[in-house]
Amino acid sequence: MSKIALITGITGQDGSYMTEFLLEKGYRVYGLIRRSSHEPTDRIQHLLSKIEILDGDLTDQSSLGAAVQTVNPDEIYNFAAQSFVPTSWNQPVLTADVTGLGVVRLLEAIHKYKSDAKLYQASSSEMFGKVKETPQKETTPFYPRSPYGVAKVYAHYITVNYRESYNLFACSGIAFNHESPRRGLEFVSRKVTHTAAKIKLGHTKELPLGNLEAKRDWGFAGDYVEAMWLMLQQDKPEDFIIATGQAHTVKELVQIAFDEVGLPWEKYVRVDKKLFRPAEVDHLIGDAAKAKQNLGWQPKLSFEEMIRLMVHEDIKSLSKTAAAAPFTEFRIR
Ligand code: NAP
Ligand code: F7E
Repeated sequence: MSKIALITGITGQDGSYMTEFLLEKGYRVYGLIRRSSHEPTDRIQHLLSKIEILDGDLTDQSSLGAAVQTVNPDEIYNFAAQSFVPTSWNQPVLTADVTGLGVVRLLEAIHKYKSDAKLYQASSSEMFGKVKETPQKETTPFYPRSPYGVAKVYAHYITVNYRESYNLFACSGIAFNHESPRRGLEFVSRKVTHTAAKIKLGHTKELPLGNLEAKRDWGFAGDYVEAMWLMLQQDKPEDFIIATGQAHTVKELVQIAFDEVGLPWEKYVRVDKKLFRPAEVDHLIGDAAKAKQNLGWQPKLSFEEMIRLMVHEDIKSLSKTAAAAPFTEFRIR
């Protein structure tokens, strides 16, 4: 019999890769989508005929209860969140509600209606913030630097607490930044690859950026969903770091993207102080030794290969539209 998975945040980057991964493995996949005035399914358009969609929202307890009851899932992947760090300073209460409290609502629904379902909670390296140890491991203390990071720490500990209180099979993957051609345009990797592609095609002349010295451990989303799935196939629920173990600056990211389009980056990049954050996370690098040893997991695509692939895909999709819509950096913080 096919296993059944419920994915929240199925319209997002990770939701789309996880859906493909689980369909490949023969799962029946259900996705929770919140109500929108427009069609939010561009990332899963090619999968819609193979999955079932439910209406629900992480801020609404009754819709989560109904989803868990209706689907009766073996596994639940909770990707839904307000996930953009700068927005969390503009909308701190919404971020706490969705990214933080949304998780306890989901745990309550699982505890009540399907207590043997396995839960993957999307924890984040942003919880380490102003880091206490380098590289960061499962045991490194948290020091979040944004309302988003604080909400994820709550989500992380409430997941641990429900596991310990009610014996739920609930795990957190503490995932470091992961990107892909499906990454939202506001995140720095995609902003850079998409704008470099637009400059190459003559659609724009400039790339405004914030802190070029920030360092991140960037991996490929398509590789990371495998580690998330493996966590739920273990005998006991545990938390794992998911990372590559290599960090790069935003400047290095820019250099690779502009090298791919054959243009000098210094001519196009403009540092804009408005894009700096009220509190920055300077340097994140993860130690995924536990995932490598216990899950047998390894990231496959390198940082450089991924950035070049993203530029390539952006050029391909932009070339299809005669005049690309201008991308405006409207999210100041
Ligand atoms: P994403 O592309 O921003 O996707 C977020 C998803 O959450 C979207 O499907 C969005 O729906 C949904 N959502 C937002 N608010 C919701 C609500 N109130 N109720 C129900 N659904 C809601 O994020 P991602 O990059 O795939 O990341 C997946 C998860 O991993 C997130 O929890 C993120 O915080 C976490 N994470 C990401 C990274 C990373 O580097 N990507 C690293 C660590 C942790 P709409 O399409 O309607 O907006
Ligand atoms: O920023 C710097 C910025 O927005 C990365 C989310 O998926 O990963 C992501 O959070 C770095 C920061 O990702 C711009 O200051 C410079 O230091 O791509 P980002 P993030 O904030 O690290 C974690 C793990 C998550 O959990 C989150 O959900 O790049 N940076 N200039 C810029 N960043 C943006 N967005 N735009 C710029 O113009």
